[in-house]
Amino acid sequence: MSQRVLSGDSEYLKSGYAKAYQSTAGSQEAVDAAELERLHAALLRDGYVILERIVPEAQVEQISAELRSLLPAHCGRNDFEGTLTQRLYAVITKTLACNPLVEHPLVLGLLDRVLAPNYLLSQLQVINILPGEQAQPLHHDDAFYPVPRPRPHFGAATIIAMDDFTADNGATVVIPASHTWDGHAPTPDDCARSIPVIMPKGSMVLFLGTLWHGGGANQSAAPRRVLP
Ligand SMILES: O=C(O)CCC(=O)C(=O)O
Repeated sequence: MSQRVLSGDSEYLKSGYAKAYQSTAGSQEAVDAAELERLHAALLRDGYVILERIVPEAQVEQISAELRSLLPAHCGRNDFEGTLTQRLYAVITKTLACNPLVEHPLVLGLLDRVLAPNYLLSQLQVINILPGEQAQPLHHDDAFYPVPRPRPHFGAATIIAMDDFTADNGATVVIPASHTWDGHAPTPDDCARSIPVIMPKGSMVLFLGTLWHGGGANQSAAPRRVLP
């Protein structure tokens, strides 16, 4: 008996059978195609791209006010979560305030180009790095898939600065182009090439799941909040 084989452009892969949560891709306001192409090329080249001030200041303030009351008083349980870092998980179940950020047209436009159709949001959290926190260990987000590198990314992440990211307040640190690496962990020379993502609040860094990165050390006197 001949066995039927699922083809790459099957309905299953294109639309998803469950249809419980329809993709919203394509229903957002149009974004400039040339701008999207420029950002996409930078993302593939560097493994990350910065979208400056994509959230208007008034919206940042409104979301910040909403999130402030939800942040837990306690800090993380280990040095990955950060023992001087507050994390609020499953934000999507606790407030609707951040939904417009998740479905931002530029973000979906880029994700549509780097992920398979019907990609899912796996998490939305707030990370508040308090003064005195040390740098988070560098990592790449899709490391839990035990598939040898170099390989394509299995996901992508966004980090939205709810406070200005400066050189010393815990701005996310990235190693440019490390998404193309084989399976080696960053050497001291690699670490020396890491850079903080300096950007004003309301900006976003979007990166591939294979890019080495981490939260920076907060040597300032003020907390650093993000929405990843
Ligand atoms: O807070 C940051 O800047 C990065 C956090 C991060 O990469 C993580 O917790 O996985």
